Formats: sequence, C-alpha cells, structure tokens
Amino acid sequence: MFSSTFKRQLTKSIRFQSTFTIPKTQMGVIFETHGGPLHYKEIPVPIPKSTEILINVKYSGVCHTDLHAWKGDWPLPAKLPLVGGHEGAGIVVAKGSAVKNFEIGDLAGIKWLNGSCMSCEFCEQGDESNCEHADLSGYTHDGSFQQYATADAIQAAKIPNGTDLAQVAPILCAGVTVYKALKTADLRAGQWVAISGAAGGLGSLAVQYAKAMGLRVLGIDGGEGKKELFTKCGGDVFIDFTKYSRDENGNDKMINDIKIATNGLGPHGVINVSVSESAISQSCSYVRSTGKVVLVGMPSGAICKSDVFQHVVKSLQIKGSYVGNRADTREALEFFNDGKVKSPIKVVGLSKLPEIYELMEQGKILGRYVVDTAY
Ligand code: 8ID
Ligand code: ZN
Ligand code: ZN
Repeated sequence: MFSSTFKRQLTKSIRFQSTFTIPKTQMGVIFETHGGPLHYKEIPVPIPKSTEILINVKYSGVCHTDLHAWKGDWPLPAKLPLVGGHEGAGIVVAKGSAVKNFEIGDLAGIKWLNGSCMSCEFCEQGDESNCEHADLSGYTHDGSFQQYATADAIQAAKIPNGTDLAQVAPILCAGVTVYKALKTADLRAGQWVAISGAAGGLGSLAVQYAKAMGLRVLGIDGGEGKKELFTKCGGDVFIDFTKYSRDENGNDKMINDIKIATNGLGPHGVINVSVSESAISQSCSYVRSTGKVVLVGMPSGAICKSDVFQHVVKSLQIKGSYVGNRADTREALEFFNDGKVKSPIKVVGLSKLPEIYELMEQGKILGRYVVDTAY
C-alpha cells in the first residue's frame, strides 16, 4: 500500500505541521453484511493517500442513502465491511504529500462523491457524479460515521472557518442535491414547484432553496409534525398525502387539489425526494403542461410511470438529478453561509445510528438527524 518512507514522511509532516495528535484507533459504526448488525466499536484510524486529507469528523448528517447502503437495496455493489456516512463535517488533521488545496486545521466536508477519474467525457464537462469510476463516500469508500475519515482533497468540500459544523453537515449531500435538482428543473422566480417528500432531510432543504430562488412552493408529505416543519421552512401550500384514500378516487382528489392550489394548472416543476414509487408516478399526472419532473429519491426497484398520451400532449420532461459537482457544492454552501437556508437538525450520538435508521424506515423523521461522533 504505502511505502514506509511515505508513511514516515506523512508522520513527520503531521508532527511538524500540526499540534493534532492522531490516535491509532477511534470509534465508528461498521457493518459486515447488508441488513446485518451495526457495530459501534473501536476501529483503526485510516491513513490518507498522497492525494487525500484526513478529517477529524465532528458531525455527520444521516441521509436516506445511508439506509439504502446498509440494506443493500440498490443495484450497485458497496464495499463490505462498510463505514457509512457522506455528510461529514470536521477539521483537516493530516494531508498527503500531493495535497495543495487544504492546510492542516482547515474545515472540510465529506460528500457522496469522493473521487472520479477526472479524464472521461463526463468528468471533463463537470459531470463527475456520472463518471463510471466514481468513488462514493459511505458506499465504496469508508465514510463519515467514524471520528477520522479520509477524503479525496479535490472533491472534499471547503467549509469557511467559524462555520457551525452540525448545521453545515446536511448541506454536503441533501443541500447540494436539492440545489442541483432545482437548477435541473430550470424554473423562473414566481413559478410553482412541488416538493414531494417536503419534510424529510432533502425536502426540508429543498423548500428553503426554492424559496431563496424566488419560487412558490407546494409541499407534499404526511404524518405528525410535517406540515409544521414545512411552514417553518417557508413553504406556501401543504398537501398531506395521508389524508387521501389510497384508491383511485383518493389519488384523483389529491391530484385535483394540487392543481387547484397552483392556479388550476399544476406546478411548473416537481422535485421528487420521497422514497415512494407511487408518489413519483403521480407527479407526472399533476405537473403542468410543458413542466419538468425531476427524479431524486431512489426507492428500491421503482419504475416511474407516465401516461404516454398525456406525456406527449402536455410535452413533459422527466429528468434525473444526481447530487452535484464541485461548483454546485460551492454554490449550495454559499446559500447556507449567507443564512438563506438553515438545516432543521436533531443532534444525537453516533452510537444511536440504528435507532435513526428505524425511524427513517417508518418515515417518522422531521428534517435531518445529525450524529455527533463523540458519543
Ligand atoms: O443525488 C440524488 N439523487 C440523491 C441524493 C441524496 C439522497 C438521492 N437521495 C435519495 C435517498 O437515497 C432517498 O431515496 O433521496 C431519497 C430521500 O432522501 P432523504 O431526504 O434523506 O429521506 P427522508 O429524510 O427519509 O425523507 C423522505 C420523505 O419522504 C416522505 C417521508 O414522509 C419523508 O419525509 N414520503 C414518503 I417515504 N412517501 C411519501 C409520499 N407518498 C412521502 N412524501 C410524499 N408522498
Ligand atoms: Zn445523501
Ligand atoms: Zn470520469
């Protein structure tokens, strides 16, 4: 792996450049099999490669993608055993010899995209997330559910000094993703956007980014406290899907109510961040003619169904949107740094991760859970 000379140089550079003492072991959550036990235990501190930084992760957001990774319900192989997490915020405590863009002591963020080939057609044009060789934090690379994590220095997010690390953590995936999805929807100020899954981790930030972009926001979600959070995030009209029956009549009534609330024509765009196949297909029915349906949430095995006749005569577009690139990350962080979006978070210890997954599975989470790696 690493030559002993390199390791010596690294140790030397850590000693010379920093007052940080890096332990050999740390606490983290690791699992060996999909759906198997989530062990909160002592694990080795990883050693950064020449192109990587070592981040002392203070806080990490818990994204629904982490739950997919643990369950193994996506057709994309993950590394095992795996330390999940890809919304990590912390301090750079060591760096490899080739790293030019971070100094020891800087604040840095771990994102879903940890690295890509940087030479394929997609990387060349800034679509690094679409790279066939993408390396993913908390999926193909051990992530932020540990006290010390390595991150590719090129892809790691720059976080300004003095930033509240618990607050900024969810921006690193949820914030970047919904900001990019809203750009993908290509809407103008004053138009209506519907956020399906509006009070979850991505949804609660999507509502705020959309408002900051001057859009009118209709949110769809259901359950205790979701309407209240949506309103607190600045949303305009809330539709509680649990108040409608699940049969065809219920669906039609909900679609009709969404249209009535949006000048009778439906929203100009929809950001689908729910983890519900039926909610995704439904959005093709209530979106306005010439509107855009953006797919973000990825329920396992889901198919998006759109009636072809309606699709054609309404001239709809269905677009996928997958996290964001480095520029999207910087821009999404700028909205946060300017105070235009705030993360609705609940902070608990990293050891509580299994309980968070349980609540997430039941759709009971309001906003985002953030884990403190100290306990
Ligand atoms: O780059 C990407 N495309 C990307 C990035 C990050 C996350 C995609 N994701 C995916 C995740 O893997 C997951 O599939 O987005 C989805 C949502 O992630 P999340 O926001 O972290 O999940 P959450 O906090 O559990 O929120 C989901 C919300 O959807 C609501 C729930 O009540 C919850 O508030 N919801 C459900 I489940 N069914 C609904 C329905 N039928 C619904 N809302 C409206 N209608
Ligand atoms: Zn995520
Ligand atoms: Zn590439």
